[in-house]
Amino acid sequence: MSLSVQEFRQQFSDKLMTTFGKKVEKATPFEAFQTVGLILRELLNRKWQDTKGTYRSNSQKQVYYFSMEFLLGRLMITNLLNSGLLETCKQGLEELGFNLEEVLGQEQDPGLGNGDLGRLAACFLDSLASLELPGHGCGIRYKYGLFQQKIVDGNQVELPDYWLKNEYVWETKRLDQTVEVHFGGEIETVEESGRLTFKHHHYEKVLAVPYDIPVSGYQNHTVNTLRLWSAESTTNDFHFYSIDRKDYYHYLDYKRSVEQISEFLYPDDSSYEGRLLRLKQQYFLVSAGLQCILREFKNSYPSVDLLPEKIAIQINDTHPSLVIPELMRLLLDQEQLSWEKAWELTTRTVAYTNHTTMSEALETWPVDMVKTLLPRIYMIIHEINERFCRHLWLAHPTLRDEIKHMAIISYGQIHMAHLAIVGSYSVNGVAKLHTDILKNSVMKPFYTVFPEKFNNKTNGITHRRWLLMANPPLASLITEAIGETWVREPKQLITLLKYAGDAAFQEKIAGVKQANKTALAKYIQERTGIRVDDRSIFDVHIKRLHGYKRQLLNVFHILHLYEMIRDNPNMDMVPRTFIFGAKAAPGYHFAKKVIKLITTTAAKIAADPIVREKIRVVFLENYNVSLAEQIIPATDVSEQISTASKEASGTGNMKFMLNGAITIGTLDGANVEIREMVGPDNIFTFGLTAEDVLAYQLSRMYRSRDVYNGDQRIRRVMDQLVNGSLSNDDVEFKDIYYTLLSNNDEYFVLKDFDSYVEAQDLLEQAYRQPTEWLKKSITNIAHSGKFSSDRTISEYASEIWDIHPVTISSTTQSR
Ligand code: NBG
Repeated sequence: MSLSVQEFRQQFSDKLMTTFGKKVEKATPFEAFQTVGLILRELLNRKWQDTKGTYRSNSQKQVYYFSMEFLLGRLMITNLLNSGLLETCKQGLEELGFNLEEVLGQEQDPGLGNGDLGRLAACFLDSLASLELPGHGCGIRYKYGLFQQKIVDGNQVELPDYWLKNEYVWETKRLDQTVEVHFGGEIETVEESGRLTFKHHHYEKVLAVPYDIPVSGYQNHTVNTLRLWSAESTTNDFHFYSIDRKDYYHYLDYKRSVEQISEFLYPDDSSYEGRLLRLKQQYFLVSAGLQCILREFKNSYPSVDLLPEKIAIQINDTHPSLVIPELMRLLLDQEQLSWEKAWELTTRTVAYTNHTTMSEALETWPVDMVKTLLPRIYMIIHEINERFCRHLWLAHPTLRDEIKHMAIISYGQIHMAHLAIVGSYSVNGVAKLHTDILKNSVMKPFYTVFPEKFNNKTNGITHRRWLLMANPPLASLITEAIGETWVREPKQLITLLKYAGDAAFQEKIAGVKQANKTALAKYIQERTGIRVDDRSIFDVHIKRLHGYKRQLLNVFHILHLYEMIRDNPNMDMVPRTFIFGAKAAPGYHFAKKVIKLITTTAAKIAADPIVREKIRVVFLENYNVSLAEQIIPATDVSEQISTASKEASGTGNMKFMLNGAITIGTLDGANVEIREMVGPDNIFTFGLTAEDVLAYQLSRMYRSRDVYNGDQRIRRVMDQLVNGSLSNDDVEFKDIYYTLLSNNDEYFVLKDFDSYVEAQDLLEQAYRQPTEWLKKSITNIAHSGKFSSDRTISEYASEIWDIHPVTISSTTQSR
């Protein structure tokens, strides 16, 4: 699609007038944003129609990615770039008196996800569309996204994120596609002409209304769909005007209970509160999504037998694993298939991605809860479990002792990961190490029974958002050096290797990094009032706050440096700015204390005229996708220091590498593969290996107190937590202290401290050699092509989904 600047300006003024009744001179930046959004929507709508038409007519297989989270980030920039209109729009807006940056900044960043898992889903949608693959997202339109974080007196305070307060320009409500979802009630089993049928009575009826968001591909004609479901009440069953008005009040109660379902995203990615509501959300998503898929499917195909040939359903972690019993329900009760046939179709359609091995994050639901909320679904899960356990007993006699650990229902709980493995044809981990841990330890008996199901798909990120959009100067530099094919084929970045040692190129890379750092320093000053030295090392730790991600280890290193500088004010060191961004789950006390420790350390250093010359600590509040886009291009050092074996993959590590930062990290998740790619000289690894950690966990031989007693540096750091030097309130950090000593330091912070400090020393020495450092930086960029989600999605497409690119034929005049 091409549009001249002149045409753009004309469309802009017309649209502004018809939408807001305003002339250009009077428009606010927000109105300008909406107006550009509407122009783009029209262009996208045509392609969207074409895409749907082509998919319908060519009958190719499509994939649906079910996820409770999609962390999209802002979409205007993506849509501009994808439709090739970025420059036109920039110039047009300027001529009309607007600034592109300011207009783009008006967009809400929809926080419909917690962290990596939700962001991964968004990267996948981008890659699907950019690779012309027929694949769609299916999620929930939460009215409130992940909370907004404020730091008050050094503590995290959570505020609601009402991201829909302004109309969301990208969504379209599709009332005609509404479906009903039923909760509660009872099941009556009746025999009808020799077949058992199941009648559902007295259930609560919830309307699921879809809102569709177009997902455009990079400079192609594909526009796939992200369908987000919203829960609404129905008025049909109530007689508001009855004499005693009873129904009216019942209706109000009912309406509240229904609307709650899509009200909030759960702000926790490892354990869940408000469980009943969470379970309702999960069923709401899968039931609405599946009914809609099946309805469309039946309009196109003569028999549901073709389902696995035409549709793949990928479930993002176990959160949507009720897809399995729900698909069974639809095939059994609605389509009247036999159990065997329904099971065959289901297990050939559903594939499952596991994202964690941490036991507290492996979901279970109490039997009673599921029985009451989803009576028919419970019956089906029960039957799946019976059949599976019988199969184990008969076909795997050696595993008979394991059955109680493998059962889907045991000890009054339903184990969703077990259900997901048994009911799907593919089970994948998200990095090599993670998949190996699944196979050899956490899910070992399942691997013995279903070896063919297990496979690895190392995560990836869209290099278009994380380089092309987030860091345009670096992107141009790369294009200048190697041409622009890397944008479509990120593997081509490897050709940058020949410039790794090239002085002129290095100088340009250094210039871009420096300019990004200066910009970030300015941003930090505007946001926090803190002035940081933009010539210092920018050392960044941004991700959710969690014990296993070990922000605490980073703080301990900082407190250690603090002591060293106090001991020797003339200590020769490269000044460093430690930048943190992290949200803690509201109920996660320890994580919130770590935030308080970071902010307290920051304040203490800022108040110390000697120490602050060398180190600075900044905590940037409300970390989200847009903030990440600001920080990552300006980063020198990427902190990826989780306890080995705990971080399934990580994707932040990949974004930093792509932007030329050097990783300091443990041999965990995808760090292992990053190291494999760049070689040990271009990454700083340290600490226990996953094997060590697992061995310690089995042998219980780790004693954190011994480490504490044996290392004077650790004692000094730890003592600061409780001796009043950080806080007048001497209980403030006691919990951290005791977690490490009395509770034996579950995440091996003390154990890894020594090797972390050593790795940090080596890193600093390397930084002192600019030529060598820049070479490392360029080497990292060059190898980052492997971590593009285009590669990941191509693997899913060919190895799990069996879907193929479709060229969209244009039926409109948009080309
Ligand atoms: C997270 C892992 C990350 C991984 C993302 C995406 C959950 C349950 N898991 O390491 O902790 O990068 O999933 O795969 O959110």
